[in-house]
Amino acid sequence: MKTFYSDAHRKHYPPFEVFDGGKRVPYLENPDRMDRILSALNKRDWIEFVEPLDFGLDPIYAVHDKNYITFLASAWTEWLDSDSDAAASPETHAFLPATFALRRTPRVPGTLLGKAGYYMMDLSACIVEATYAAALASANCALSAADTAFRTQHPAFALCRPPGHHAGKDYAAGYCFINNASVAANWLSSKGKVAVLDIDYHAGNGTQDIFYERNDVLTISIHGDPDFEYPHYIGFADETGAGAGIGFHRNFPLPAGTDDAHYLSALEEALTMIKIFAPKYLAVSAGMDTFDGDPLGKFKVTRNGFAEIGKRIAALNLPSVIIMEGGYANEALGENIVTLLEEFK
Ligand code: OKP
Ligand code: ZN
Repeated sequence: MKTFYSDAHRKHYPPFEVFDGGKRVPYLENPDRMDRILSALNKRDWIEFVEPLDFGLDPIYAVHDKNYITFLASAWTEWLDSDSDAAASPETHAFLPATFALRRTPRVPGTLLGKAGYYMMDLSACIVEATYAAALASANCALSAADTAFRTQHPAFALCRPPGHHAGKDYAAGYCFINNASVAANWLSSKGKVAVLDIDYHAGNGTQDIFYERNDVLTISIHGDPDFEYPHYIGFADETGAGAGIGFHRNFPLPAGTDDAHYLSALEEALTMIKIFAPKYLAVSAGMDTFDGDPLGKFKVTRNGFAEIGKRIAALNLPSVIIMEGGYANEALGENIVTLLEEFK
């Protein structure tokens, strides 16, 4: 299986994130995650590593607001220009706002910090020097995998870091800056209908936002109920699309403690929807944080569960792009994603 990976993620390693209660904690979405996955993949002879191609900015502007991407591109250097503490020791700093655009007023602020509060949803998508380059390389991994699925009609794996599914049309959130799965799905949508299945533990709010009014891309997310879980404001069962997109989005909010059996019954419903939609391509937002014991999750999916989840998705028999999202139980992460991928080979 072709696996698209770039080392450009490595230097995107903010010195902290701000967790619940304002606590500064080590950045959980860290390069060690990739190292664990790489070492598991390296043990499999059916994995072929490929450098991503550069698709340029057009496929990114096709799903994201251009001014948001421009903000991402220059935020770090503008921050260093305006903050002498950050300029004196950039490696101990990360760029985050301390204010947020209440109810998202339509006026985009003119200042850097104003823009940050407008274009960032929370305190976990920290920007450092290497963030923009890493986000672009990550999106290019997804696009390259989509291109492979299109040309070969076989599954391809995009080993994306940073992840993407929380990034909306014009905002960063939850470790995500560019919505890799959406960029890939939108690129594929010019070749035929696409279904996006998000199996990350957290609601794919960004993907939902991007395709909410479209009927040529079916988006489905299975996740911890936002009644108790991040991202808190989106991902509820009654959100099913708008305008032409009504009926083309579906959320499966599940309770804490969801085990393999309960997870698989929601997955069956999702797969039935996909079969009825009859897409030409499938994009899977593959987060492994549903795993029992994940530090950010409250589900109890097991390694055998991932095998069964993979088997059932692969049985759709669609040319598929599998896109890495979250998963923070680093010791188990490599074998977990390989267990899923194995079913597609
Ligand atoms: C990213 B992905 C926890 C604070 C929220 C952000 C979580 C982002 C998850 N109470 N931190 O979907 O794996
Ligand atoms: Zn997640």
